[in-house]
Amino acid sequence: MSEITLYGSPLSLYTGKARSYLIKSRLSYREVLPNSPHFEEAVLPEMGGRRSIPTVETATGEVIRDGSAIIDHYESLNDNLFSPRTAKQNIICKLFDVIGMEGLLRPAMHYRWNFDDFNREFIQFHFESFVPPNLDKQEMAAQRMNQMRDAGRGFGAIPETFPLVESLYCDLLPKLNSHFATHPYLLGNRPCIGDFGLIAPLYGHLGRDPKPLSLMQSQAICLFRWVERMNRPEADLGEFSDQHDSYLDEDKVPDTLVEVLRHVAKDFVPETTAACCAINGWLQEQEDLDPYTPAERGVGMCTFTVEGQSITALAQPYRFFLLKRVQDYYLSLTLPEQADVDSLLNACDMTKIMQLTLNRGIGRLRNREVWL
Ligand SMILES: N[C@@H](CCC(=O)N[C@@H](CS)C(=O)NCC(=O)O)C(=O)O
Repeated sequence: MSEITLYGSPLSLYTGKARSYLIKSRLSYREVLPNSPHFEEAVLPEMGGRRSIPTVETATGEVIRDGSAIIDHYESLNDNLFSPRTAKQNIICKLFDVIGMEGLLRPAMHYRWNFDDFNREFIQFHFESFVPPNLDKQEMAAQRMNQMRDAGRGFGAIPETFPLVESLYCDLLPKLNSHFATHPYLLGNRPCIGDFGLIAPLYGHLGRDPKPLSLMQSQAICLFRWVERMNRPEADLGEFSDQHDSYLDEDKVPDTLVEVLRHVAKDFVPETTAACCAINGWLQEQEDLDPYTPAERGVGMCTFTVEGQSITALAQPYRFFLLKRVQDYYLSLTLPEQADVDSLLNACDMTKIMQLTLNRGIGRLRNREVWL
């Protein structure tokens, strides 16, 4: 085996993160759907009992399930090429990774599943393409689509919350657009791990499904260009005068990004607070949760309020698996660096997320996130 095989799909949210990383790293890979006999026989048994994409088979035949684990693997071989070395930029980079993976699921699911007139045929085509030959494509696709529609509700996108989900997203678009009008990537002229996290919802769903794609193309041209740029190996800096391939000097975090984070904080902070409380409550009730027990995708629901609207959503341990990277990095900083980060997070209305920790750690064992 000489190249990487990426098991994924163009419409998959999480595949977008790993794909973009492989492209930007100029790693040679081929992307295939997870529906071949080889996948079932050789790859699936190595995935720790969870069938999810993205999963890769490395050039040496190792199977890695989970987008963050895939990136960790190649980043460690790559001298952490896509992690800024300075305090504020590194915190912001890691924070955008959490936001991308967990913080935009409501708009991503809403704009896919609640606009049938625009999206239905497009989505159905892709769900049918997952089904191996000789099986009933229509029926199996319909079953899977129903499950995913339900998952969208589970993330809190229900009729009562649609107006809020839409207004938050429609206000986010111009803020992201202003940022990408002046900077090609989040932190300058080079993508960081945060860009790879953020591309997950903004490519497979929000930058590709017909309804949200039309919104992005008509209302946020520079954001759309970033989505394209994230899927190209070259830096693709055409419209910018500065062509250097580097992060901004002097640990600068642009005001445009602070504005984006202040907006994201409106639901990211209350949701993270409520999820933390729900998961810690659940942990307390588990009398015999042995170390290395798999951490399931959700451990119950949590309820929080955003702009007067109550939202109930799945409480997901994975959010805290990634958030801990932000918190651990903060603890590794010097006191003056921590002070700089404190003022930055304060300006972003994100201070609180540094205190939100679970009572049990989460690690990885044999391709699963596990309770430590
Ligand atoms: N934490 C995983 C999540 C992967 C994930 O949930 N992928 C979706 C497709 S976008 C999937 O395979 N869902 C099927 C399932 O979880 O059963 C990652 O970041 O790779």
